[in-house]
Amino acid sequence: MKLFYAPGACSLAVHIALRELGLSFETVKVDLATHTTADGRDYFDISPRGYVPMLELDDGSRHTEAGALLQYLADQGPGRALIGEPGTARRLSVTEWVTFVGTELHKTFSPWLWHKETADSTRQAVRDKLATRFAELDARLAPQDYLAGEFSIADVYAFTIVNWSNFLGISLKAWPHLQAYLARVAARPAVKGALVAEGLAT
Ligand SMILES: N[C@@H](CCC(=O)N[C@@H](CS)C(=O)NCC(=O)O)C(=O)O
Repeated sequence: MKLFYAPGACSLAVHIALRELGLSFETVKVDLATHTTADGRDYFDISPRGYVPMLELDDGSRHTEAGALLQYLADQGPGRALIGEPGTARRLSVTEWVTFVGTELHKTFSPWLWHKETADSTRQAVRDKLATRFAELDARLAPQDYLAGEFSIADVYAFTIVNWSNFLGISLKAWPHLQAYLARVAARPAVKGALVAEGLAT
């Protein structure tokens, strides 16, 4: 498999999942400012939307959407430990939180807080919305270590997106359980490995 990624972008979640699952893969770095790959190709020729993550399977087919890619990969892990068997409460809980991260967190942060041209009033509205979602996560994580009970792909995705707060100067002090959760996930060897490989940690 080949993962097209940009350092620290939402593609980090897929990168972490590949490592958590011990799957064999290679990476292609994409510069999202110029939409060119590290080997000089126009990324729009590879991915018409110009988005990462994109996963190229061994049969040459190319696939997008972080939430779908995470579920595809987790289905290949032993005992489907990171997602649960189809039709179980565990599976519902994991996919529920993956969808929550994708629709309520990922697409609230992005593109608004990453684009310099976003108006201050919009920026504030986005931060206010995120604050309510962070409060919900904080309450969820007060009695338990992970979003869906045991560690899952929902945590990989949530870590990747909530961690953007640190790059964007959004303080998480008001949500200590969420802060502790980020540190807990960051301490996992697969997460550390992905951060180092993407040049985000040493
Ligand atoms: N719906 C896509 C969105 C992916 C996405 O927003 N990717 C961002 C990085 S986190 C991107 O590649 N942006 C490049 C651009 O806007 O040109 C998904 O969930 O995977």
